[in-house]
Amino acid sequence: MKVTFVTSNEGKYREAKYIGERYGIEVEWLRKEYLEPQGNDLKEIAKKSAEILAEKIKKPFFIEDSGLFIPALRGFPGPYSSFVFKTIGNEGILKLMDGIEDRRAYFLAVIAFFDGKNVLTFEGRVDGKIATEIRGDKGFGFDPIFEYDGKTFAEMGDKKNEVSHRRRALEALFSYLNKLKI
Ligand code: ITT
Repeated sequence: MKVTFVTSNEGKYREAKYIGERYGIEVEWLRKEYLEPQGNDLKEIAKKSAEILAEKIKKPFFIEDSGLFIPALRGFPGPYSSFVFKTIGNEGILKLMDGIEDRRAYFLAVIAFFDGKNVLTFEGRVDGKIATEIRGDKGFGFDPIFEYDGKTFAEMGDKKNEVSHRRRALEALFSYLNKLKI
């Protein structure tokens, strides 16, 4: 089975393709930047974005909205992760966390899948913490500062794809798609 992933982020696409192979699903990349409605809720943003895109893309596809949430910063950058990464980046987050003891953080991913008629959502979360320095050169985005089990995602390589928020959300989508096939 083939399914189209609409995203402008190559890192996201590469991971989805890799994970899809484990589920016998071919992920096709539609490289496209789309306007995301503003909001505080990833699920709402993902759902609305997919509904808007569905007016143009007539075939089934999915998008994924993800973000890094830091409780000590009251959930920042959360739904603004993309903008925050492009502006202050990993160095900026480390500066904001300077002197803060509670370094807990989590990534959330919400997938919105348009099946040709309706939009369905699937979610994944992974808990970790903000490292004290940038470590590792694999992955993308906040990977070099997100620590899971003693290693940053950027130090884990493909192992990240076994535990990540994206893996969990995609697992839910791909299991759903595989069940439909029967
Ligand atoms: P699309 O909307 O086109 O898919 P984007 O990069 O703008 O691409 P988001 O709006 O979902 O994606 O923003 C999520 C940001 O959070 C993204 O830019 C990354 O910097 C970060 N992020 C999400 N998942 C991540 C991961 O697995 N590892 C590191 N950073 C991640």
